[in-house]
Amino acid sequence: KNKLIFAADLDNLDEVNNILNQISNLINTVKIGYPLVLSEGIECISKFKNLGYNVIADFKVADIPATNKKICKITFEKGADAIIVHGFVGKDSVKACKDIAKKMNKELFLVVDMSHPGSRQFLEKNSKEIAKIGLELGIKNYVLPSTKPKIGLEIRKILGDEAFVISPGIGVQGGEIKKTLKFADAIIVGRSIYQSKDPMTTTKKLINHINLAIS
Ligand code: BMP
Repeated sequence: KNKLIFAADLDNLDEVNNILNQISNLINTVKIGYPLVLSEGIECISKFKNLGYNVIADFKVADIPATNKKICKITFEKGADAIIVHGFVGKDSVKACKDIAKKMNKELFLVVDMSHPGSRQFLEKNSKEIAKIGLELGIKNYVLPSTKPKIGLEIRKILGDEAFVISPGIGVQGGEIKKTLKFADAIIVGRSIYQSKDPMTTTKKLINHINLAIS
């Protein structure tokens, strides 16, 4: 159940709730980000928490340490279980997030590389360094792109078996479940589910694929 994370990137809470109603017994973790929060407000987090979901706040935090700390603290106070942060800003910025997450008993996911073609320009070239920052800081959770299965495997080797890796890019962006689950513990899917004519059937199919891939 928790190998599939739903990315609720709609800008309308009613539409998200409509999808969630159809897939509520199939998923237990929702990733929300700027599209939903900037349209409907940060209270979305507590609304999903009240419905019983784990909430990952995908705010891709990438600022100076002092500001990062504030962003993480407020996000956790609003009820998020986890926050996604960028590593390219450097170790001190990541450490600020890690420290507050630890203090508040919350989770942090570090973005090591991304799934879009433009990530090759800067991020991909530094992904191993970013993974090392994560290891040095004792970070357990990471985001790796399903569109780059070869790099995914390489970075997973650096991170080790203890790491928990989530991976977006399945479906619309071209990533494949089977290849992704060779380096990732869970996949993130947005559009393939919420743009589907039948979100429930689509989600069931995704879960079948996941189960086949790990069996
Ligand atoms: P979709 O399944 O619609 O492609 O959505 C993927 C989700 O994962 C989006 O919320 C996107 O912002 C996020 N994401 C990504 O696609 N690639 C990354 O490298 C990192 C992400 O967080």
